[in-house]
Amino acid sequence: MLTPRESSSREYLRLDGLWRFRFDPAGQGGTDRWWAAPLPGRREMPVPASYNDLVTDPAEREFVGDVWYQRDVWVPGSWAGRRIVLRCDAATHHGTLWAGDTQVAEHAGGYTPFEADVTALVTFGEPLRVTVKVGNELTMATIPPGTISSRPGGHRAQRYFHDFFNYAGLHRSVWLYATPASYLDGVTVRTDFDPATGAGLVRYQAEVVDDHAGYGTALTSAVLRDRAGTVVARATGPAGELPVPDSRPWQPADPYLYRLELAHGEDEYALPVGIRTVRVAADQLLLNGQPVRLRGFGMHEDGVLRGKGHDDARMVRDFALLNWIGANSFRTSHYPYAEEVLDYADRQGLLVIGETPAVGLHLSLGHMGDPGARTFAPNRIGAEAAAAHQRAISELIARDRNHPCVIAWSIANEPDSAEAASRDYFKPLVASARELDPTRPLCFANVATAPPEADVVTDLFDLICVNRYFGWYVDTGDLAAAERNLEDELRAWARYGKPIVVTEFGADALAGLHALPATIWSEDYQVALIAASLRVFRRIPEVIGEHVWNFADFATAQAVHRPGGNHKGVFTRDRQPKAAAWLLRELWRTGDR
Ligand code: GCB
Repeated sequence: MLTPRESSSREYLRLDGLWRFRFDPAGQGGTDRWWAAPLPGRREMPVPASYNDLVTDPAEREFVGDVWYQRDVWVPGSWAGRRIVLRCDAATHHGTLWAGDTQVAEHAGGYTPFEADVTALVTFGEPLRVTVKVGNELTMATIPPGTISSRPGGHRAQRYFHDFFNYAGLHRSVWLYATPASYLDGVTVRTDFDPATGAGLVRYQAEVVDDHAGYGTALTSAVLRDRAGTVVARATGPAGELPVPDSRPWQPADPYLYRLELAHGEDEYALPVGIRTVRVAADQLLLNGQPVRLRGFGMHEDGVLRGKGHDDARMVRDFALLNWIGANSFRTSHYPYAEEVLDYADRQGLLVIGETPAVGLHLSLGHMGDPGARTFAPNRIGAEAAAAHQRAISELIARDRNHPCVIAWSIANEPDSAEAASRDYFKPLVASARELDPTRPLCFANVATAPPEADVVTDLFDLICVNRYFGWYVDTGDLAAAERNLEDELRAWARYGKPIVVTEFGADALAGLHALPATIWSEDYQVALIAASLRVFRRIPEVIGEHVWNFADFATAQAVHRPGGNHKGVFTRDRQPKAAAWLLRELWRTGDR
């Protein structure tokens, strides 16, 4: 599957805007064939957006079940004779797609795309009715997991084990696009760079679908151009090597992108390519052979009104703030972000740890879990969840493998990696991730309940990523103890001899709340905790990355300790700085590391 892009042979319609919309609390849509006629009622919903914060009825905001989106689209007459594809970038968490009266696709997993060839279902001169049923239920068979219970009064309640609101809907664009009948269906790009000579190499492997007998693979060709448009290398065949003797490597300070133009018969598809290498050597992370230190954040796709709906305006503001504060990296906590974000990170030179939606695989954790509950067991996180997790890993890698910005894959956030059974659960997932992408380091974000003496999976991974809340959930209000205990634990992790990224640390701060001396929930305490943590990181050479939790305040499930959401943002939810943002800017921009 290729990201929709225009070319001389490809066109698309982005079906953003208002769609007809209906909640389906009784599950009537299937029996009454809601796809077969215009959805009744006058309700409409914007795409892309979560629907949750656009309604006024609490039962609708917290609704558990299916909703339906529908609109008509006129397919351009000029598309006659071409292959026409309907694509959904994200239906969170389960999508079923109809073109006219025909169901064309079904997909589990809320943050990766799915599509279907609808050529035969298009009648030129008549509108095509597009219907999407979106389900938001989380169960022990989904990633992320959850449980559903019935409440008095008949409504259903969703419980989940992660700390962000279960936003739902069509969170990214829906597309209709046209390609020639024989077409390029996928491409894998891998690059090499020799820092000693400057020599670069681009390897590509294209997948083609050819419906003309004898319209052979020799018709595939590749051209690599530099930014000025000059051809720097050419090859023919569906797979090949494009050497660039004097290459300009992709790096945060100079995110230089070449352009790889692929052609197969009449089809043309071009994508940006950054020449770079990333690898772990002993306790360092090397980008183009040079040690790199990560400064940045765990983030969320989250904002007022739109919830998790992709928003170019929010993205541009977020990247402006990342630049302002001196960050060079972020983790797509806790799910794959919109492809627009990765495209933009490629161009802006941000380093990205791409994460799957496997968050909450820890059924006894903190306020969200049940004390003592086992996680990795049949009827809990068992074979079905593992299969969903495996699909989530392969869909993430398939979608994002060609982005130079992606420097590592995080296959889970805070699983119960102290439980003995977690090792058998993770081993095959790690093996398959390595097979799908042998070029990038693998990691997962380790939870506080699995310190080095208890964790049973870290040796399977390349980077050690730890989320720690000394001074907040433990040593609350006692920063002297927090600083000592954080240092002790990180020194214990350092014995692995691998690079350590602290992928989460931080404190909630209510914007405008001040306290001297600093006490919890104040901006001053957030400043002091971050400052103490950074002091510790600078004393431990193996710590090569610091990602503050979180970039901005974000919505969570309602809970007494979450006043209007999680306030660990260094920026407010409307993207204005708290005091800690000024501290980080001071430390990160003066390049003290
Ligand atoms: C964590 C989680 C993150 C939470 C954060 C918190 O460890 O990975 O999703 O939001 O802690 O603030 O509790």
